[in-house]
Amino acid sequence: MSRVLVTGGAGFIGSNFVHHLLSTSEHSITVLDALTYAGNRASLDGLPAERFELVEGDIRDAALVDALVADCELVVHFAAASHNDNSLQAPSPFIQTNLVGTFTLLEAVRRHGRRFHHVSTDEVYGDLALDDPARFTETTAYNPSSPYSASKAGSDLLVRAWVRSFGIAATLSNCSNNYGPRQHVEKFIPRQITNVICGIRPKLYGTGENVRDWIHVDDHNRAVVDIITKGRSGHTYLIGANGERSNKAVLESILRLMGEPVDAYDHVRDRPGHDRRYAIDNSKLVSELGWRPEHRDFEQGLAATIDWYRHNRDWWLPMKQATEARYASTGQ
Ligand code: NAD
Ligand code: TDX
Repeated sequence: MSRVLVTGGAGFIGSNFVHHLLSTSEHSITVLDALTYAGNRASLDGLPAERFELVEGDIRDAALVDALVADCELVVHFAAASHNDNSLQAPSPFIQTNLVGTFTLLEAVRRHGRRFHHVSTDEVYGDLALDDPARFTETTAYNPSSPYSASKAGSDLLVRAWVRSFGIAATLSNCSNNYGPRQHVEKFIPRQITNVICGIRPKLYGTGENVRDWIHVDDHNRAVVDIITKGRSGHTYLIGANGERSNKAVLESILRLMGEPVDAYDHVRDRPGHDRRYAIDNSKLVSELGWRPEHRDFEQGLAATIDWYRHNRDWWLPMKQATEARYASTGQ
């Protein structure tokens, strides 16, 4: 069976993708990951050694990327600098990895004629008003707000240009907010769960009215597999599971599920330029590829995620202190 190159496979979504693909197919996988603060070797524990290898390296390393792309049939590109708050403090890694890194991969894909799938975000479309019935579709105009989302928007446009100008075989997906196991504790849901476990009061930015459209990471990854196997080259597919919730509502659910009073949190400084609402219209993915989410009960998925963090302290505790120190320096 063929070899798949997964960039960013030691991160949150990429590692869940690697576990999923190895357990549901005969493919072999090479992960290329720089193991930045966001990458974790432990997320790839327990995989079959004869079908899996981890290469520690940077997607901007053209020689390394060329050799790895030559050796695979398909590249699934998850690697990115991924956290909005960090992009507001230090944008450089976002430009380097998300733009230069994606460019480096595209050039290797072009040279070797390989199939490419680009994993991106709904944040490239900017935000929606809280009371707007509209949702993002594949034809919504790009309007990113943060250095992170602008760099992802730029990377999407590079992929589209390489399809149009050089004829590479590539698909793109733009997904809404993911939750589930192995997500870094800098992100909203794991931050609050691990705060409660550590006896730190959870932190809500601003009023907490901002809305995110939550999807379980396994549903995202099943959609990526559908797009790789059945999607049309050159096409973009939006991935979302109709999971709109305000941050305040999500935090109250976490507190309730963890047996805490639902108002046991602090309001902290808002994120500059904070996008108000994301919402995905998934009609194309559903009607064209027959995808359906399996995790339809958010509270159940959240309870399972809380359990995962309760039972995997060794995985997240080493990064918790540094993460909270970073937040403390910005008053968040
Ligand atoms: P993550 O931060 O958990 O993981 C990113 C991985 O990329 C890490 O393992 C890191 O070590 C690696 N990496 C970073 N820079 C690298 C470089 N220069 N070379 C090689 N590896 C490098 O991110 P995530 O949440 O798993 O997101 C994965 C992808 O999905 C990203 O492209 C992101 O934009 C996209 N996405 C994320 C979400 C979400 O809710 N988390 C939603 C939609 C789309
Ligand atoms: O402590 C917090 N308190 C809080 O209120 C944190 C960390 C976040 N928030 C808010 C900000 C957002 O409105 O919660 C919401 C979610 O925040 P993040 O987890 O930082 O996610 P977001 O900025 O929405 O982006 C995420 O989804 C889209 C991922 O990090 C991106 O990689 C992805 O592209």
